[in-house]
Amino acid sequence: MLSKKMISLLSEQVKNEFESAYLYLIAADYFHSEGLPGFASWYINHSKEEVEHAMIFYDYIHRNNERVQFFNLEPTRTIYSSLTKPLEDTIVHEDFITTCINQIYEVAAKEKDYRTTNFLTWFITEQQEEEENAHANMNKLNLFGNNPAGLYLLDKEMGNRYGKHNKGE
Ligand code: OFO
Repeated sequence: MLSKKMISLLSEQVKNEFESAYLYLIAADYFHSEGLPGFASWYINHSKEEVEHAMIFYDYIHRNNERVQFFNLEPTRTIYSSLTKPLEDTIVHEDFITTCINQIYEVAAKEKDYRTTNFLTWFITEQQEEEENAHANMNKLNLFGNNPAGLYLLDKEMGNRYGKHNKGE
């Protein structure tokens, strides 16, 4: 059984994950326009992964015989003009998502809702990975992005990563 507060928090996370998907689609669109299909592909796959995250929360609410509350999406409508900005935004956004997951976990623990704390464990691990990937991408772009050959190779690497693992690593 989920408390009213928990249903609301989990539903809000459905919204947050869809906003993540939208933000990463904006990044993919920008990288496509810059002629960097590898970065674009990484962001498209990341966007799809965020929709999967949203649906995991959706399913969890329904498996507990409750209904999802729907909120208005507030997606960022950034117009990018530099290669580093989408990657910086990704770091900031993943930090935000980590904070959201931690806050839901705290409420679940306070309510002794151990089913939900257990459910959230996967997301806590996932956020570690999401943050690591976001920082690794930024570091690599800073190291190699100013050199055309380096950027070309990095774009190729970005294009292959999801292809192999479908996990962005
Ligand atoms: Fe859903 O992990 Fe990123 O936002």
